[in-house]
Amino acid sequence: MSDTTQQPARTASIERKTNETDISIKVNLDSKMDQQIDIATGIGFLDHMYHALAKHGGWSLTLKCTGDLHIDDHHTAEDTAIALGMAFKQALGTPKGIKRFGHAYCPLDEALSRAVVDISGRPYASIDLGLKREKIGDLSCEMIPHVLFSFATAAGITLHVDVLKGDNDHHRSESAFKALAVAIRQAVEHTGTNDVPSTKGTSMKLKALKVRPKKLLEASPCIGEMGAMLECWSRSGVDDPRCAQTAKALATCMSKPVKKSKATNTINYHLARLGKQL
Ligand SMILES: [Mn+2]
Repeated sequence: MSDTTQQPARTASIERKTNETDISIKVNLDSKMDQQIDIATGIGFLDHMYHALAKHGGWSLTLKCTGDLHIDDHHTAEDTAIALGMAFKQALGTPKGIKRFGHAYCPLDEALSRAVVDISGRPYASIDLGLKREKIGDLSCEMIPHVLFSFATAAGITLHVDVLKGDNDHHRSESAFKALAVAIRQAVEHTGTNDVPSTKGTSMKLKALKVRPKKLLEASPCIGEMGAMLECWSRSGVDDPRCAQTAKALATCMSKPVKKSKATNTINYHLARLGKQL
């Protein structure tokens, strides 16, 4: 179903310079076969985390930062995450024809993390890593959830990352970044359509077909149910041809000057067919 061969690679370059950090990023979200990863933030463990994100996300990533590490790691960690989020957002462009939702569990020995993402344009982050050490290498543990938060905010995505198990903070953190990588990889995967996977998209589609969910509901609860199913499929982000078929069937039923009972019969027929397929 997914066909990436005809899609151009999604790439971006970002330069971000402030009094605190000077960052350059090049990212290619579609270099699964030929990944080139070159990361130098000046903080070894942060490099290690970004490397895991790029590697398991299927990205090529060049990320260079010269930051005020003579002060501490804060600005470098935060600003690289913001810049990476910006680069990700820019590379993705209008999120058309992607799965939108992604989730993954990744273990690293005893540690286990779960990441759930929604390429939603709604920046939100709920991060619980449960790290106990003050630092891992030269990266403060308090900065690790902040990196994920900053990335999600700049990328405009909804992100939930939880470390579910693990004794070793290096393992806990690394498994979290790996889970995030795999979840994002899934969410940005092409569906082979050009749809924006949102109910807004469905509403527009229904509108184009002159089908109004409220009118449907008035016509028959059964027809209303079908409208609700359309919304459900769309919300699930699943690329489902039944969505378009159903919308068309509805439009046909509604546009024909037929008796309500006849329209309902047709809808019932379609519902029964769909019910078998579900
Ligand atoms: Mn490691």
